Amino acid sequence: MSSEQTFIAIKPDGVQRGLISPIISRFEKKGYKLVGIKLTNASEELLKEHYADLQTKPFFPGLVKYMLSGPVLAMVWEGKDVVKTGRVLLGATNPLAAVPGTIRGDFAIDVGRNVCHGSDSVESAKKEIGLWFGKDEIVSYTPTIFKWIYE
Ligand code: D4T
Repeated sequence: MSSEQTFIAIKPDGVQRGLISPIISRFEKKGYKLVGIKLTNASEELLKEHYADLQTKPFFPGLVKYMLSGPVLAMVWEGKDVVKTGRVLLGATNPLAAVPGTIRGDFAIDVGRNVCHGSDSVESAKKEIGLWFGKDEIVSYTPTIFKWIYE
């Protein structure tokens, strides 16, 4: 069993479009463990920090505006190789390039409305989890089904 964690967020379009349950369902069905979840209106300050690496990009102001346009479902998922595999479940950043069967491949069209976010490395996952969650908001437990998921 691995304690690797990733930050997954359902963006305002995903929340508004009623995609919370299908997105959560894919992570649950895969076998990953939900250890943190909250519906939150992110502050501009938090979003600018979250997307700090992209601040020089031309789409940055629009990205922040979009992320401020409604609540975000922030989550922490845990399990073996969850950072990399979480990105596979989400699909390519540009939904038109995302293969069917992935979340963005099935549910989105425009890159600026790509319904979800997933950390791109273990290091950025740690940073993002620390930004979006307090330590007391992450729970620790062992699902009883784990012996049927991990060998
Ligand atoms: P997120 O962070 O949403 O999981 O996206 P990625 O990690 O897959 O991709 P990213 O950091 O390059 O982009 C972050 C965010 O910016 C939006 N975006 C991106 C955009 O609006 N226009 C663009 O041209 C690009 C490249 C979408 C995701």
